[in-house]
Amino acid sequence: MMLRVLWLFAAFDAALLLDTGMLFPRESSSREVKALNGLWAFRADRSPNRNQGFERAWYKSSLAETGPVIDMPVPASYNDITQDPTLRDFIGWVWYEREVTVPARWITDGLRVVLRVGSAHYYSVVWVNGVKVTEHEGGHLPFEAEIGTLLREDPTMPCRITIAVNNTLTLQTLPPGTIQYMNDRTRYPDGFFVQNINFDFFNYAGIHRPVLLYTTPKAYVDDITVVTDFLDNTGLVRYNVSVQGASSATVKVTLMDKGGHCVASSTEPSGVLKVVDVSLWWPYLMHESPGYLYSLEVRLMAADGSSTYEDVYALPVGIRTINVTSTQFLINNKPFYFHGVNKHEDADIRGKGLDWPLVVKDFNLIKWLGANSFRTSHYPYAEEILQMCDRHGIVVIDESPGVGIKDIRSFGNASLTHHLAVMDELVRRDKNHPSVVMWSVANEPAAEMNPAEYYFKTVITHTKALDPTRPVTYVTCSNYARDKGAPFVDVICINSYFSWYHDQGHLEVIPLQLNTQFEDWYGKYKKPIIQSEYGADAVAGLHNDPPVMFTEEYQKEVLQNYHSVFDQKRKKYVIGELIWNFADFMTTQGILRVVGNKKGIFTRQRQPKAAAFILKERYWRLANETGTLPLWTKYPCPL
Ligand code: GCB
Repeated sequence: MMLRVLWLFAAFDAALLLDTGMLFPRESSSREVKALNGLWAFRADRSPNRNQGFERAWYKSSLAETGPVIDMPVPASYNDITQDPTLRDFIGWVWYEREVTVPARWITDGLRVVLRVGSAHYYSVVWVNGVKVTEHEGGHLPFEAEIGTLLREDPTMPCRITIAVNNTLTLQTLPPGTIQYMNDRTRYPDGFFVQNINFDFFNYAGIHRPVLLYTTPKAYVDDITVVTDFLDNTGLVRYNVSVQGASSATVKVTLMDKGGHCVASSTEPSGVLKVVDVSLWWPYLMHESPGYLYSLEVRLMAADGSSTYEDVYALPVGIRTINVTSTQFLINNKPFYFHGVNKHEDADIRGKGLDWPLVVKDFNLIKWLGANSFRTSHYPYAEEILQMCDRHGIVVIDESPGVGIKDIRSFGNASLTHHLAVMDELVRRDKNHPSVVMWSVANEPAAEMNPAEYYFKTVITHTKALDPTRPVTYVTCSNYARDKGAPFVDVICINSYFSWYHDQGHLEVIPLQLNTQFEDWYGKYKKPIIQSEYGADAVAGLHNDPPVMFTEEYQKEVLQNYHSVFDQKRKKYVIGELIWNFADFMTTQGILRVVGNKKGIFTRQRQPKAAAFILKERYWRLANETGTLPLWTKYPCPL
């Protein structure tokens, strides 16, 4: 009953067919952006059914008028901001509110004012001045609403933005979860319930990414899709511009190089631009100038009666190709070996909130390590992070939030429909990033269950239809003989934890077991393989020689045992290795976790453990063998 109430407001129709674009808001001569980051008023709805906010319409007046509020930073998870354990572990609706002064010049007839939330976990409802403007299901992708029309109704009103966010996970959400009520009154108080999840990271919640207001003219560039190729020295940029708000418009597209010189242009809304003497987009450590980006400037001119509109949007474009053979992953027709990491959006205090110092520090660590890639385990990361990847040449496996699909009821129609919608949103958001080279539709689902076959066939086919230019994978840990999803993927991604979750303490079994794993999978599917996770927990500062579990020595030796096999197989069909994990991260409490998962090669505060130095030595050696180091680096120590 409680669950129904908790979820009542989340069971709205999800927009399945995406008929609008989701371009990242950028300033231009026709567009302004105003960030609403900072302190918002905040209240968790602690009423027994968590529904008082809706019953008493908290969105109708200022939040401070309907009860006590606290300061809450945006972007940030709310969980670790206070000393209150009940807020850390809160399940249900929380309410955010902020009043904004909108420049008077924005409230004119010819402009759209768009409110955009980078992400809020998990279900959100948004009001402006008490009027509902949008709602969104899903914790890791942006959503927006045009609010200019509403603001124009009474330009004297301030703009009060209220956002209610619910972190409840159900069998149909991505990731899935269940609410369990404890009805034994001798053991649990009245109304006691817990959220069960099947994934290994803390279910941080709140407004995790920037909230922005931005303007566009009434007629505007709604979406741009770019697909690139090259022939000898000529780059090819196939593009398509979609326009909203005008029945007829003229479009001019200009491709500019890094120096701002025009290298190609057209006056068609779609077509192919030819770039002579192309500078290709290359991954970090594969070329001396990685991450080369052109800028595609789209200029739209439209007329409507006596009004004319001009809109300008500039999209960064990297020209590169991706191809997969039965043994290789090719970027620009050259074999690419993934030597990288799995990450989490996770840090002290801010939880999953976007934090620039952390983002930049992580990129510096990735480059220090000699890593050329990461997987966005286990959900889409902030767009700002992907933009950094484009610029620095860090290759990305872009993963959906399909993690922990373990219950057979999560393979049903409602889940599948939602999974397809999430893939729509993910591809719509990330399709133009040159750094994104593969889609991962899920992590470690119960792939042995019968419905998994239809489920993954459908999700993978759908994703390929959305984007025929990139390979698709899902990440498996199950026994190859029982796996129902692998036949549909382009690249096999396998997670394994030999001498950790079994054969504890027996480091000597790793080479044999890993060799068997690779031979079995390749033998069966004849597809290239990425070791998408491997590793061991190490509590920083814990030592023992000979190694025992949880010490830095043990973590180091697990890695070295894996590496010996990678070195044999990477000459054949193994195309990558991604350590689990880049940094320690928070999880739910349990007997297998010591204040979180400690498989990081860096601590949660980004200090290296012994394993980081092993990996650094290895990655720079691999880069030296397989790539071209940037001029400023000198093996083995780049900095
Ligand atoms: C896995 C999961 C990852 C966990 C990791 C572990 O296979 O994909 O989410 O954190 O193992 O440390 O157990």
